[in-house]
Amino acid sequence: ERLPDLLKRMPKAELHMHIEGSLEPELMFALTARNGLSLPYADVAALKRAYVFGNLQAFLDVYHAGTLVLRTEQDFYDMAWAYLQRAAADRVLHTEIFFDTQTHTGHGVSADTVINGLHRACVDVQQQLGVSASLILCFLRHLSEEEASEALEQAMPHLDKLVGVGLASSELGHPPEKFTRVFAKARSLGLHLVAHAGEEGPPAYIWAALDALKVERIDHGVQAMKDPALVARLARDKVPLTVCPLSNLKLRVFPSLAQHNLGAMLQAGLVATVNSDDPAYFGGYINENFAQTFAALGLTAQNAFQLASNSFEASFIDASAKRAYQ
Ligand code: ES4
Ligand code: ZN
Repeated sequence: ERLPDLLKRMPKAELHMHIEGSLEPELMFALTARNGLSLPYADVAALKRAYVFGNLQAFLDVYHAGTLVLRTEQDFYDMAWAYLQRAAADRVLHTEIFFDTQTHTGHGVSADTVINGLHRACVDVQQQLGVSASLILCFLRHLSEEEASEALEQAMPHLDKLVGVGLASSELGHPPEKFTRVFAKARSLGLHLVAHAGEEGPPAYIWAALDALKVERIDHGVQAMKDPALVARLARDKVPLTVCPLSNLKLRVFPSLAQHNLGAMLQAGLVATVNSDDPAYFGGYINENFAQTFAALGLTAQNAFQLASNSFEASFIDASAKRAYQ
């Protein structure tokens, strides 16, 4: 079998995808009209021309503008449903979806509206397509820990709809330690813990995510390769890293995919996975990330099996279901 076909048809889990980053321009325009709003772009083509980013912050500004069209529970359902259909087509059997409430409560949409809409799509996709989907609430690190705690409070009535908490948004200048208490609180509630670290930020932020926040996975983590002691720690403890190659390319973390360090991470024995991050903005869903990265780095079928196996191993599905996937 050809490697590109193997990559497409192999069962996989996706562990790093922000649902607001799956909002395609076409749906963004449809929701704009449905909600009687307007967008500062004439059409889909004009919007897509704005999708050129110099760094993470430049992306986050455009991404935030896109979230303004999300107003009703049905909007969140429709956005999640569209992503889940795409994921199923890419042979994603299980997905752990990042979302945040602070973006939306910041412009007058309640946490209940967000969570109920996303959760209903997760329930429906399990019933209709057999895909399992769970939700991870991300705190926005450019805001205060107190605001993160408020977001966790507002999510308390929905704890049964969440599998964990994460940490997203502007990394530089916002080290993980800032959120030590709210992560401890989430842990005491039985939630799993993850954090973005080492996307643009230094290895010290990855150490802090592990030691201060006590996270179980690192999102991105590509900067870890600059610190041999950290690589040894991540390998020893089998800490999964949710790598997003096309995101790293589009946000200029690496100048080209050929210079991405995913191959080196696998070589170093790290539990790396491949994910799409913000597929509507970064040029592709998970299979596109696999296809382009494998072509650029000359990765092998053995690497493909390792990455697929890692994705289930690193997931928060329970141990018995995990064995069934392996
Ligand atoms: C994000 Cl690529 C990235 N990094 C941090 N936070 C984010 N939120 C959405 N995409
Ligand atoms: Zn991300």
